[in-house]
Amino acid sequence: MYKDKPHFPASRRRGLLQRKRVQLLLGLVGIFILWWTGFLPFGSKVQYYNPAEHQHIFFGHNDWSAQREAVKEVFLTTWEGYEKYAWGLDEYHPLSRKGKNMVEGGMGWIIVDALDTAIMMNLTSQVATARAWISTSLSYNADHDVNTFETTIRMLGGLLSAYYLSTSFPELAPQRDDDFNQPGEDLYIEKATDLADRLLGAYDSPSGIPYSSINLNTSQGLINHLDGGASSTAEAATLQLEMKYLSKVTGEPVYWDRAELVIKAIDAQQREDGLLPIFIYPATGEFRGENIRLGSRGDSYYEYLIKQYLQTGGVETLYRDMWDEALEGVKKHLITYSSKASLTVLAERPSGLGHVLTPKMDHLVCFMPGTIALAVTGGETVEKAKRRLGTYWTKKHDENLALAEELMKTCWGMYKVTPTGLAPEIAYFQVDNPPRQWEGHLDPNWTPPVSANLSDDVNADWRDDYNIHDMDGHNLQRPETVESLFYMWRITKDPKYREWGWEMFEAFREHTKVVDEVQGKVYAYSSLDTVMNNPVREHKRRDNMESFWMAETLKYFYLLFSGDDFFPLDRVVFNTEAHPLPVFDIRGSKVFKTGWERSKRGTATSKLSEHDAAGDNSKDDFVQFAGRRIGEGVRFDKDGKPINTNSNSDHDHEHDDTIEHGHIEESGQGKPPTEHSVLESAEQHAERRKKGEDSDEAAPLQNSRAGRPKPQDRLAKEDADDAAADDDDQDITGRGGKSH
Ligand code: DMJ
Repeated sequence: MYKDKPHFPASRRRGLLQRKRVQLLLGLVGIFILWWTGFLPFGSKVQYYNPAEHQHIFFGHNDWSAQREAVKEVFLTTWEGYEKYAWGLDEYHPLSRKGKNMVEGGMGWIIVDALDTAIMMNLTSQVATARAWISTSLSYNADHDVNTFETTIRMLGGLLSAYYLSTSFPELAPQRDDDFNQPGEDLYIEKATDLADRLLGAYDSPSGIPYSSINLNTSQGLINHLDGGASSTAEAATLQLEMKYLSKVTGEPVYWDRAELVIKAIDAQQREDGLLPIFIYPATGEFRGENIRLGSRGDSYYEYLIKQYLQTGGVETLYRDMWDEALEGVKKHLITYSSKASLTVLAERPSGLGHVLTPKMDHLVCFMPGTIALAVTGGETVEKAKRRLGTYWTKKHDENLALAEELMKTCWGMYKVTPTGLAPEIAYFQVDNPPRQWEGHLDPNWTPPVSANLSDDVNADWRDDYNIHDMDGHNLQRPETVESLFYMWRITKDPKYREWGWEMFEAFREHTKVVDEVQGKVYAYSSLDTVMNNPVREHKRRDNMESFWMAETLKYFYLLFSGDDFFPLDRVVFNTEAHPLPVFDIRGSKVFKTGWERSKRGTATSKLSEHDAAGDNSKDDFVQFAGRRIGEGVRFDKDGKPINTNSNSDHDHEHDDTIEHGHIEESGQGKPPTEHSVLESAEQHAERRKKGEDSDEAAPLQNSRAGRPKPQDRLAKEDADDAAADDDDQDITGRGGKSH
């Protein structure tokens, strides 16, 4: 008898045993299924995004109108939910179906930010409701601090683009201004001018670098109560497109002048290879620390260099030079390659150039592929730009385009690598030791590594190159990757960018949706705590929807699936919050021209080499004036002298990633649900009051509005000044409407 297989005679007992075994087996299978689908607390960690679910027969078709409509539907659902539960309020908490104001009376945060998307989608009645709210309920009198940058890019940018669209594209969501009780055609520009007048106070610093906050009621700029009083570099240097366009429209150069001086002050620092540390002191215009990155606090400075050049019709070449210099700096110092798949990574140098490289990319960095491509062709298709440039199309154009394509793939991989198909806030990368770097500046024959396609295989090597930390797995429905896909599609015409975009859109629509349990209907879309669980369970959602979901993310999806003649990229520039502004020509203008020249190169030693020579990179972090440490509680008079030295060393650190400073959230740990702390918290406010920082004596600035005409007077004056402004009225979009 074959003994390895014990044989037992049949019996009733055995039948019972067999039934129990089957039950046990079924139970185990059930538990396994629950574990696999993540329904158990110790659920499977091996979850993969399933590409098979995202194959579509229309890939390969040219008609993307159904996808465009699908985006519009999601926008409408979002809008209607917000209208029902939180209309007029600055924050929207979709899970609790509530909203909240950031200042008394509100700032129109969501309405103003989303308005131009509604116009572009031709949502006439929604636009009418928003317009009525802006006309009757929006004012900027609240006696509270707001973030200078956020208020500029979202509110001023939103009002300006609403003005541009409503005057230049009257067929989009047409409004009847001449009806009795209607707000009138100047509504948006009046509000914009009122807001910008108040924002001007932020620029009243000794260096011209704006303070990070502003009290809109008093127009007093307020020094950052964190980060040693420094402003974020990106925040200080991402205000120009809006202020320059407002100058163009109103004929008042003051906005233009103040905003462009920021870039002059930055250029005067002569930083090595055009790469800037992420903090800058309004008191002196000097940088704080050496942390260099194109993610949070660094990003949009670079974006606005090239966009300023494009906005004024390619006349202001110094911005193009600064962009070119910075891009070469990026290649030389920040580009590295992942170990297995040679993915191109735009890394960070937290201790400065020449120091350790951190292979980390914030999702925010993903604006770069699109912006690089935009800089290569000026918004035209590659084909058209090549035709136009002829022999002036160089190897450098190809090199930069290839860099954009590779970075685009890395950003797409951030989505594709997770179980939900949505990107985390931050990804780290496996790189060699020492990391491979760009060598094009050393060897003209060197060619950068090219990565293979990101295969759908769940065991593919490229997946091992991504490393997502637990605390970085959240998703705020950010726009940067779809923004870049939009530019890449328009510029290269490679349909894969639309296909990736559709997969990404489906992932957003599926995983960020909020469903009314009773009606079984989707009524909102929210941020997520983690993209690493599929399905996303309720407690993994965040009770918040950022305003850029409607202002940017959905707008870029809509544009990605629209035709090329819908907001052509050589006719408009999108501000960093996706608000389109027209390109205008300043050639021949006496009023609008670059009011500064670049400082002579090579005369200043870079901070880095000074530090290196001294062999110490840490101590100088807080030095603005020789021998003086600047910390929390320090304020300055108009000559840059500190007038309150209540230092609180708690905040004397270079940077705390767990604190929400402004527009950026860097780590999921201990974060409030909203991203845009345009405001200091009640506790911070009370704390500052206790320290006497809110008293008049401590205020660093005078009301900068004094002595300037009110917006209404300005508009009246505009008529009178028409002749003077005439030579500046060449809106090269040529779409008619009110001349500006
Ligand atoms: C937006 O407010 C802007 O795009 C800004 O430049 C960066 N952060 C958010 C979106 O992520």
